[in-house]
Amino acid sequence: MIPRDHPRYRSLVARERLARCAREGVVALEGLAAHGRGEAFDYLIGEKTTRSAALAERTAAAMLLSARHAVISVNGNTAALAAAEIAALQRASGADIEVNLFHRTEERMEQIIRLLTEHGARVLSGNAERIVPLSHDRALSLPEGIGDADLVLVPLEDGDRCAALRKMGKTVITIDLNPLSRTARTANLTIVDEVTRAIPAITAACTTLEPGEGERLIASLDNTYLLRAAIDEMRENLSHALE
Ligand code: PTJ
Repeated sequence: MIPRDHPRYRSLVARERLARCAREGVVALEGLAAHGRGEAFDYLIGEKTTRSAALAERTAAAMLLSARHAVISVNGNTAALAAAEIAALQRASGADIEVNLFHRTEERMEQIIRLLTEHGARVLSGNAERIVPLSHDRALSLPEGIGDADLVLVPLEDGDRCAALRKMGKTVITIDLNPLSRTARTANLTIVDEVTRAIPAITAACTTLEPGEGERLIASLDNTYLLRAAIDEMRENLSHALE
């Protein structure tokens, strides 16, 4: 039992949940290492949503709402950390949800679909085909889901798949605490924020965008600026770290 007054309560609860989900098979063991990398970058941004991340989150909401067919691609870590938040984003944005795994087994696919469904999400399922140009199983997608999407939101993604989705002409939004990752640099829009903060912020923005704001945000999207701003925030935090 983690005491509520522990200064690192949130982080310890997230770790405990990931460890439990790893024991159950929802999270791949490799996902624990990926989370540790994310935590390190979260320290550097001060474990809060930065100004540039908030801008990216509003822009993501505008893009999701104006897409012809938006799909949220969910992996094990995202499902373990943010199943209810994903379901709420689906309600606010009207996006479809599809599970796509790096470490794919039919059993994990079913477990993750079940977890998301239990939290109120409607998850696409059916016969996946090798749609995305990758030799790996992440190519497996639903023709009526990611296959048809013009926009895909891929939290905690791997760079190869992000590049392959872009090669197919899709717009890719990612959530990645590491602004230097290949995914962060390949996506059309990168949100450098922790997934459990980022997704509720996108959901909130879906209902609070002012008339005309979405068009303005999309027209002024500059991902290199957003990545530089995230790195600047980290540098700034580091320079005050020991004060
Ligand atoms: O469930 P599976 O089989 O699909 O596997 C999922 C993982 C995460 C193991 C797989 O996609 C993977 O290996 O991802 P990468 O290439 O390690 O990329 C994950 C990225 O997400 C890294 O850049 C991390 O810094 C970042 N990250 C990790 N945890 C979080 C995060 N970003 C935001 N919020 C987090 N909680």
